[in-house]
Amino acid sequence: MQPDVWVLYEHMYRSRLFEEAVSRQWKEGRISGEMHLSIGEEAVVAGTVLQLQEGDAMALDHRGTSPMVMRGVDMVRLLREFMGQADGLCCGKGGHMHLFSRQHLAASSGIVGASGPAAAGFALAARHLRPGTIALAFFGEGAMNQGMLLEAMNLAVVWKLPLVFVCKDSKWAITTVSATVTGGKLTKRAESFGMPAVEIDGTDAEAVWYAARDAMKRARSGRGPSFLLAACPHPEGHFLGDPLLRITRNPVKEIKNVAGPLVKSVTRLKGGSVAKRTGGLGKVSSLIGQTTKAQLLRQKDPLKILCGKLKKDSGRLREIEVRIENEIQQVISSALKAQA
Ligand SMILES: Cc1ncc(C[n+]2csc(CCOP(=O)(O)OP(=O)(O)O)c2C)c(N)n1
Repeated sequence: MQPDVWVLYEHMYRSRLFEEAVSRQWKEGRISGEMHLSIGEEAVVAGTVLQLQEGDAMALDHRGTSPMVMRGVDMVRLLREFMGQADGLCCGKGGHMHLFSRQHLAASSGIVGASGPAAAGFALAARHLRPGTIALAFFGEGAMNQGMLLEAMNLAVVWKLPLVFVCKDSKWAITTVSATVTGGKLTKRAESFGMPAVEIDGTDAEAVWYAARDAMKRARSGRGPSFLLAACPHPEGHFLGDPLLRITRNPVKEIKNVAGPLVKSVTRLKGGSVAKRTGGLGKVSSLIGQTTKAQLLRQKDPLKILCGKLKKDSGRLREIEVRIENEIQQVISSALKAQA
């Protein structure tokens, strides 16, 4: 079996446009609180979720929008949920981090690492209630240091659960560079539990698709879980309005806002030793430097990469894009109309 690149692109484009529209709604104040987008993760999501079958389940992290959209969850109800409205997917009680769809056997959680146990539960239920079906677990590399995820991996192997663990490696967990808090290689860590682990380029939808195909085949045939490690960027930082990103994008304007409090933190009489406080300042400037570097390196856009491969049939490409653009416009106007 081979992936249909046009289908992959269509779903990735829809997800991207929907999240860009969500971003605009957030900036205009119609969505409150934090907003974590899955922009940058589309190839990982498309390569895995689009191979799910009827009765398969997925346990998601705080970036659940793209998997929900690609699994076919109604986008108007999703956006209404983000807006905290009673006609949202979860009656406006969950927000973008706590999404649930019984029909799609899909659940997300803002508790880092929680998708591991949830997916193990889905997979155990699959074995008993829906033989031949599987579960997917999505999480970031930061979650790989959470005990509950590692415990779930252990049991999944021991019980040979039909499960695929998908680790989306952005190299950052909020303001922590993951390499500074993570020992060893994550694929080796997963292998040490006794499951196969594959490292793939998470911006290459086809590469993800092939790796996921093999992992899902293994799970469906009762041979147990697998681990996929897929590097992918978060061009919008940890969440919308990410302060580190704001500084790197607009240093002159933003430094003005933070310089005062930073200088005050070093010069005030009370507090820790001056050495400790200047050390803290050094840490902040180092983080700004690393964010700038990461931004410069994060030029790989999964959507652009796939689009580049499809450009030879520009007519077909444009037809898909125009159709999706109209669809998203409809979604946004329906969601806002319900607001009025
Ligand atoms: C158990 C738990 N600890 C801490 C947090 C706060 N928190 C939210 S997102 C996040 C970083 C997660 O990093 P990663 O798993 O790599 O996912 P990413 O945000 O990079 O996609 C943290 C620490 C949380 N939500 N849950």
